[in-house]
Amino acid sequence: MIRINSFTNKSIAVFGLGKTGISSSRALLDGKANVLAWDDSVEARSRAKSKGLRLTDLYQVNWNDIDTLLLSPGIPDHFPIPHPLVERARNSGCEVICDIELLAREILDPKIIGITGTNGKSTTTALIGHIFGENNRKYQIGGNFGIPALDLETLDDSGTYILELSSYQLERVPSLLLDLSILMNISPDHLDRHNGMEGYINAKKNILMSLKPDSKAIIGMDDGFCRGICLEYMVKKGGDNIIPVSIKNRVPGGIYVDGGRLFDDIGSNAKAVLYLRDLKTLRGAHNWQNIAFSYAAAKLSGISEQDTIDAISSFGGLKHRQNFVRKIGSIEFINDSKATNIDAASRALEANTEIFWIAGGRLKENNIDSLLPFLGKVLHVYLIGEAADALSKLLNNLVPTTICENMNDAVNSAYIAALEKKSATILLSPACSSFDQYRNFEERGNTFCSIVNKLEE
Ligand code: UMA
Repeated sequence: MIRINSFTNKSIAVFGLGKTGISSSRALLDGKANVLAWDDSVEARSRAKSKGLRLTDLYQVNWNDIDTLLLSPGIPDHFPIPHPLVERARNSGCEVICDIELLAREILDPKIIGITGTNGKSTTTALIGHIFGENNRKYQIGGNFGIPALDLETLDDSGTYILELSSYQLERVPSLLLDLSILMNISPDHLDRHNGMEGYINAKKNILMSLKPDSKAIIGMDDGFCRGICLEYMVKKGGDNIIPVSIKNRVPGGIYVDGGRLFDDIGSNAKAVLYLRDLKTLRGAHNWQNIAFSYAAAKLSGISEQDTIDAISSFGGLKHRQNFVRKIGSIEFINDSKATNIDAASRALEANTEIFWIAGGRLKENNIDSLLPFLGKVLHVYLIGEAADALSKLLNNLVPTTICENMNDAVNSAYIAALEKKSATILLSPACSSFDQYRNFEERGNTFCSIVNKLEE
């Protein structure tokens, strides 16, 4: 845990007592802050109490006595509608921050790498961490990744915090100064929370606004949103500290993929450094993008080409992200429960063949354009959850669909159908959030795996 000293003997409201709130409260209490902790949910409050936190009803406090509100990332402060408590706090002139901001104010010497993007940021965060670890660097990985930033260990000045940053967090980090900013890709996500695409893009832009002067930004060139941000940044600050990354085109001075090979064109002449099709745990073009960003980050951190390649080759992959679960005969089962939006699911379809696809949950958007190029590989779709009807209508006439009662029904139906084929992939890649039926994508993925592991051969 990182002790927060900037609030010693001062009051700070902590609203939301999930992972972020609990971790922040502890770090603040360790630094002798007066923590006023609250959550709307009775269950969350009693969980917090059982962990030793003292609660203060934030609906009863005088906000004029409080200067800072540490707000959990999942609680809206502007859109779709601001939470009433946040409105009260703002009206009294209270600053609204998140745990990453506390870390930024506390940590001066160790380096901080910030990684954002709509898809792939967790794998890239983990892969960069793995490369650092394999090369005996002191590092910690966390943030939106699932390990709250203040739960990380304190590092000395030779260490590096590798932080996955969400659009929610990036809106509440006014003092964050990054030694390396990574903006991977942008496609529509969390639009209700950011009041549309422009708001979402603006939140993501903060990864560049938070860059230390003279530090580098690694930016993806494969979508128009990121290219637009890059151009805007170059107009303001010049292009010297930008490293472009692409898996679609050659990008001079950057890292790119061409013909299944990773090319390094930073500094000297472009050369192929890695044959990507050989990597078993990082399959598919989306993973090539993760590798390209991780390679660039390692290079800018002074890790040699060969040491980086060796570390990439020994990376085991992340659970719930196109993870191989089991093979029965010639049927492979893949758990990609982390694919919570259409774009993420399209990447899984791209990477697989002969697919019996399980999708559904809570739909975030209606535009299925990114799926269209890959639907020819889908033999049948099994739809679950709140979005089943809507997805069935969207996919109508494009691919055969069946609406299933639940995950168990979907897996079993897909399995029976797949048995008729010489080879098949049963892929859970929901394209939706999990919150209609599960606590989170991990629970959904674990449910899928446990059903698959019980199937009889
Ligand atoms: N709450 C209220 N009132 C409300 C709404 C929520 O009191 O009106 C309370 C809930 O009762 C709950 C707490 O707020 O107790 C939940 O806060 P939270 O949703 O911010 O969840 P945390 O457990 O703190 O997890 C957050 C991130 N969650 C979100 O951004 C939604 C986690 O990212 C992150 O791993 C964690 O902090 C540690 O940094 C998850 C996520 O889904 C993986 N992120 C989104 C994404 O990746 O797309 C952005």
